[in-house]
Amino acid sequence: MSNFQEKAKALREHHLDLLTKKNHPLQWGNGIYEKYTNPILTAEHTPLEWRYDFNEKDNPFLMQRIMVNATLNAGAIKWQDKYVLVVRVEGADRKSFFAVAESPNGIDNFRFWDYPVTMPDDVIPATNIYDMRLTQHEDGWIYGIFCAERHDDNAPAGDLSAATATAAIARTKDLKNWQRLPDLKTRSQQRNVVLHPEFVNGMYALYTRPQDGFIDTGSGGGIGWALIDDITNAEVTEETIIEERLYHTIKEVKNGEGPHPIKTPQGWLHLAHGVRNCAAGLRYVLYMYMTALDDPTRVIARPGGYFMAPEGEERVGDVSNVLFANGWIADPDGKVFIYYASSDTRLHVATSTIERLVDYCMNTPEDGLTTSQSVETLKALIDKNKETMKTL
Ligand code: M1P
Repeated sequence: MSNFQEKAKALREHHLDLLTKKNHPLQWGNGIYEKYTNPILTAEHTPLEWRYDFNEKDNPFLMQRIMVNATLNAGAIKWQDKYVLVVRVEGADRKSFFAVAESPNGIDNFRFWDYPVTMPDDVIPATNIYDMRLTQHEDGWIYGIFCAERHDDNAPAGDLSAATATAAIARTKDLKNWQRLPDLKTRSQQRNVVLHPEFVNGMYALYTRPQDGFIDTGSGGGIGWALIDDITNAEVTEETIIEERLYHTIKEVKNGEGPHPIKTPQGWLHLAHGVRNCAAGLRYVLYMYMTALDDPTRVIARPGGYFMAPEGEERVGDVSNVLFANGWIADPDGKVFIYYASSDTRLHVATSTIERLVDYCMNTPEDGLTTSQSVETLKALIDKNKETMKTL
């Protein structure tokens, strides 16, 4: 065996060790969900064939020819009995693309399919696409709504950072062949747009996130709701904010819907992200809320504060202090797999159950919006526990 072949063999063995590493729940969490020991997907998990040229003559030093920077913000779906993610993979060239990875158990052994997704372009091609929300709609299609980013040609000459965000729409029956539909037409820019899984009043329903600029939501912030009659030519004519930003909360600067909500007997269970500013920059955390079954725009539970925040190594990465989730899977037995990315760098899983998440939403006190209210809420729990102790 040549030196090259030996190096290639060792590389493949090392990669297989990483792909087959078992994941274990971490102990002593908050009881609401379990986080796990290892990230489920990192740049190192991407196939070696994407990164190396294994032809000895062309790549005698066995160097990476195409480097991958990160694996993050994945849409999720249970598909043919597998836990399937449409992952945002970002190359060293900063371009994101979608790639499908699947696992037999949802917590480890994720493998990417051989090729990344070939996503057809809209009439005006995008420079970058990312953050797909998957919805298996009752119309029979699987939809992927994602952000299409283009240079803002109205920006002053020389401003090469100015960009626009638009919600792009595609649909598929097999996660391999994608049909691109026209981008969503709206008055403002949009990111974090999500398709509700059911028709509402016979129409498609979207969670939106109107924003004045590419980064700044400005006056348009909050999670919006819009009904669309034709998804093949989707246009927002009326948009209502159903989940607002609020001063001195975890969603003060901006928020955005995560994956589409899960239907439970008690209401629609929502996962979202909230953003606040601080000296270290923007801090992204995950939070939950619930809406009514008979009116998905009516919020019925608002647990205060964050549901999940970056901890330990999750806090560090390309964009530090960020958790972001746009995919989760609810199994028929009630187990929920939450796929979240940390610091725009790697993907993790946390598990819970519908029962526990509904309990969390219904019984976590709301944010009282002032220190004195938070202290009163805390004292009420302490009093209750003192009473409980007397009965023991
Ligand atoms: O960098 C953190 C996140 O920033 C954006 O989210 P939002 O539109 O809410 O600000 C997105 O670019 C997202 O991909 C990224 O993880």
